[in-house]
Amino acid sequence: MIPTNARPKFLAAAFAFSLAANGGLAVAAGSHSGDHGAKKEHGHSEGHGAKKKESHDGGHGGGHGHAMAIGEPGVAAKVDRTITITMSDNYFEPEEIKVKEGETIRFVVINKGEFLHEFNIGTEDMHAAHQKEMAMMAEHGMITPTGVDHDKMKMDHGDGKLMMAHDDPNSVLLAPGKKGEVIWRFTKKTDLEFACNVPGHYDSGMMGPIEFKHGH
Ligand SMILES: [Cu+2]
Repeated sequence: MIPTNARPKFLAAAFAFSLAANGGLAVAAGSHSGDHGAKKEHGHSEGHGAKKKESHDGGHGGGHGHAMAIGEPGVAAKVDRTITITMSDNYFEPEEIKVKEGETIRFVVINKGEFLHEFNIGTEDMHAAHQKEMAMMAEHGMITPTGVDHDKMKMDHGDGKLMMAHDDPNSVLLAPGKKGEVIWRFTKKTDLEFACNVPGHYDSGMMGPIEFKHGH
């Protein structure tokens, strides 16, 4: 016999995983609620988790619902400043970023390392969720330590939305030697981090705070 309280936990966890597989940042971040659901030891936990996540996603399908809480995609014509971010194995330079409320920043991101790296703006929870997605992408061979397998990315490992996760305006994923940019408007003071969610990199310190400063 399966212990009565073990089964819903397992189902909820499995469900959260499959949703993370199918969705972008919004759904993945929503898996936080799934975790709470999993801790509730009654038979409906997986059902509640599922409903929460569906309404959370709101049909955006991309992560834009969450993006609003952390700021919004910036408009090139309204860039206030450019900050150059260098990515190495496995750290960012600079180690922290300071912004002001309302500022639009153009981040020019250069991967000077020998491994694949990501520059991603989000909350700690969003990064944790995205790390799970990227771990799964690594399992499927869509990403390797040194790059992106574009053929595998196109294969049906979900419904194609995994690719979308890396078209999100708050992040850029760069192979060694590549350069990219993110234009982001920081609408209000929030606890934000910039991070690389390639498996193992965040935990080895490839992240830093985004601090909001006052003044002019
Ligand atoms: Cu990295």
